[in-house]
Amino acid sequence: MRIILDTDPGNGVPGADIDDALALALALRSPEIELEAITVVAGNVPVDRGVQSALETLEAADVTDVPVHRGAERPLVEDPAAWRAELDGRRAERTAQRLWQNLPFQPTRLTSHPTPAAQALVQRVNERPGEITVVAIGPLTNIATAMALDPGWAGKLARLVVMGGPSTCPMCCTS
Ligand SMILES: [Ca+2]
Repeated sequence: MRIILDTDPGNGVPGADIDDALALALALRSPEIELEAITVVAGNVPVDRGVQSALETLEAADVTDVPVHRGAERPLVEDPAAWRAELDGRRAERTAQRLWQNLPFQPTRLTSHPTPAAQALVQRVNERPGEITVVAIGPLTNIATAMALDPGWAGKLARLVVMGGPSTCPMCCTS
């Protein structure tokens, strides 16, 4: 199964959720999954930190051939300031700081792909119409942008699988 994982990983960040990194690690180690690409969106952490988290997970898994594409840094419409402050504020919580103090940290040597996430989503699906499943486990801004770039894009997917739901902050937290 060919998959693109659209994600907002926060592994490596004190107080951030790690579920996306677990999903990525599972995909990397599942023989039935061919991970075509990772597209990153702002959510649990700012998008640049999410890109680093994805790259760090790939490096830890000794995988160097899966491209990571930087995506949307904010929602299309909503002002993210309030939930950005809430999520980023978790880093300063005493428990998170205590748990993370003195942990060794090595920055990744891997780098992201220059093609932006939404363009990558459109290009890869158009190269293999009907073959790629997109698994979206972050805010859906990259998906919405891909649909805006190519109105027929969704119809060329094998499937679109979304992990989402209601939340106190509608763009993140539960996805
Ligand atoms: Ca997520």
